[in-house]
Amino acid sequence: MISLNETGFLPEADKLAVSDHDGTFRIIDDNEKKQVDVNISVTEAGFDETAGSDIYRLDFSEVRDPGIYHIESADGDCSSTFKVEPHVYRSLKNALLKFFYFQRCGCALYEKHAGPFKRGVCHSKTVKVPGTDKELPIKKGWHDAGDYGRYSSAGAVAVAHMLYAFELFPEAFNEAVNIPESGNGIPDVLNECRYELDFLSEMQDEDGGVHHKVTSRVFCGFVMPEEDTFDQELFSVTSMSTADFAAVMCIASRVYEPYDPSFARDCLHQAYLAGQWLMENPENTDFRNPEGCNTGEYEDGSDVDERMWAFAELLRTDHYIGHEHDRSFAGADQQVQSRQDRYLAHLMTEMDLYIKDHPHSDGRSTDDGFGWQDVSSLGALAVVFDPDNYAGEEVRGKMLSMLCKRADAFVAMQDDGYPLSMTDKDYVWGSNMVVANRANVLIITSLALKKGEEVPEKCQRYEEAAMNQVHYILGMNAIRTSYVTGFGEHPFKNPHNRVTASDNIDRPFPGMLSGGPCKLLLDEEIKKSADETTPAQKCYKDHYMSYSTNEIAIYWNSSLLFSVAFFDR
Ligand code: G3I
Ligand code: 9MR
Ligand code: ZN
Repeated sequence: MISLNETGFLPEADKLAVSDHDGTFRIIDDNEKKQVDVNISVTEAGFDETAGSDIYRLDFSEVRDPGIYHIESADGDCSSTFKVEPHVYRSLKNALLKFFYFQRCGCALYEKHAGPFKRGVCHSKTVKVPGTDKELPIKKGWHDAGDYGRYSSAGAVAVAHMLYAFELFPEAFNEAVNIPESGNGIPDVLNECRYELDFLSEMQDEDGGVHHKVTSRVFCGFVMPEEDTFDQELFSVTSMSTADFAAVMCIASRVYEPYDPSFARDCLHQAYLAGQWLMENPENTDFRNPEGCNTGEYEDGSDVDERMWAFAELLRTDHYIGHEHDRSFAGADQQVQSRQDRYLAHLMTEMDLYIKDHPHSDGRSTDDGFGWQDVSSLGALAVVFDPDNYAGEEVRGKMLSMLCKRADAFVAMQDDGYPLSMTDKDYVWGSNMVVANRANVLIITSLALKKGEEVPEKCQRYEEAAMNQVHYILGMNAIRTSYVTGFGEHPFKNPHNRVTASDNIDRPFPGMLSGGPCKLLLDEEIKKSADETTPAQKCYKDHYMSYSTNEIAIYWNSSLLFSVAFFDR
């Protein structure tokens, strides 16, 4: 089998495919119907236990002319076709963003924007506050995944991925994606994220604390969202959600400032309140489902990384905007300095704790620091890309060194077998997010070093390694599957998504990223076709009931969007 990125390659980029057998290979131009006169170099890369086969890497970087091609081996094996094109990832990028529109809760999706995937208004009743007789209107936000819950940390992390991508490479977000707000003068990535930010705002109490989630008590059946009649409940406040909220509201206040200054100011005010709450509530209020509740838990044994991120963002943003706006909410001018000193002190405490608890923060664990459970790389990003470096050289140095250690470890993982930064134990629930998160850590580390005096070859290696991660997701894997609906010759088709399973349309909407292979075999469907001896990359089933291998989720899509937008910029 020859597997490769079925969406294609940028003309000037390195081009890799993977074969499970040796041989001689040639490139066929599918338009000209003839062999292309270029050299394919074949490197033996050893046995890869995650794939359960020998690996040969085919380098065909010499193919640079735009066109449609495939690879053939002398013994008759054929790859999928692929394109070489300057904007080969553009429609993929836009579909990954458009996905969030399809996850919108509390509004109708009209044909104009949703085509055949139009649907009615869902979850518009008020939300019950357990233990009281209160009911709150908690509107908007995205359905988390294949279920209809709305979870604050999951949403905050997804928005952060997108806003950071926009902040770091805004040129990647020029196209409109046909959502109701398109054409209002604001980039669609910000229009879409606003829909979630408005929801997150409603999750905050007056004292600054942020509730963990709004869901029904138990998961509803496989019905369309507008047919889900279960009551929605508001669950308790957690330090994790409050910290994630503080961080994302800071980013939002910077990013929306040129478009909507009064919204930006509200975001900063809410971030400030969340920061106050965090300082007054130093304990980790880890979430556990109450008796009888089975919806998503998003439990987290440590909130150190979340607090680190929150204080990094508060410190950076308080300075950034504080000088230009009415700061009456935050106290008089003379209080500003002492507030910022406190943010810095908290940032340093949490950072040192994090580093002490993670002596091997180098990617040999699943700690990429870019996901819902560990946000340490997002904290590092906040510090390292602060143009004013308010955290100071010492903190910046430690944060950059953490990113570099991770990036170096991810590069080293690509030395043999698959050119992929994944080890056997990394195939957890949502492994495709691990793949994409590692790409993103490589990308931000490269960008951070490019700003300094550091050698550019190193950055190039990081970016190539990041690209290989994207190749894997788009088809260069042991089961030759493209993990994004609608893209490539072999896209997965049956996500664990209540909408897709009940909309009576014979295909899924495009742009959904599957969770991907999960060695832990956590649902009945995957257990029917895999066991402990199955190689990790093959612990996957394109079946709508395999939620541990084939669900979709907002922070998986946003993570892939980050790297795809980077390569399309
Ligand atoms: O972090 C540990 C790591 O230290 C350990 O070595 C490794 C090996 O077991 O596991 C890691 O924990 C995993 C954790 O995700 C973090 O990656 C757990 O095994 C794994 O079971 C857990 O899966 C989570 C799943 O919910 C079950 O809790 C997924 O990340 C998370 O994306 C998923 O989220 C669900 C929501 O609850 C409900 N909505 C759908 C959504 C997507 O499936
Ligand atoms: O659909 C649910 C999915 O979103 C979750 O990630 C998953 C794990 O929490 O659970 C799914 O719901 C299943 C439930 O946990 C057990 N009964 C079957 C449900 C799928 O229909
Ligand atoms: Zn809804």
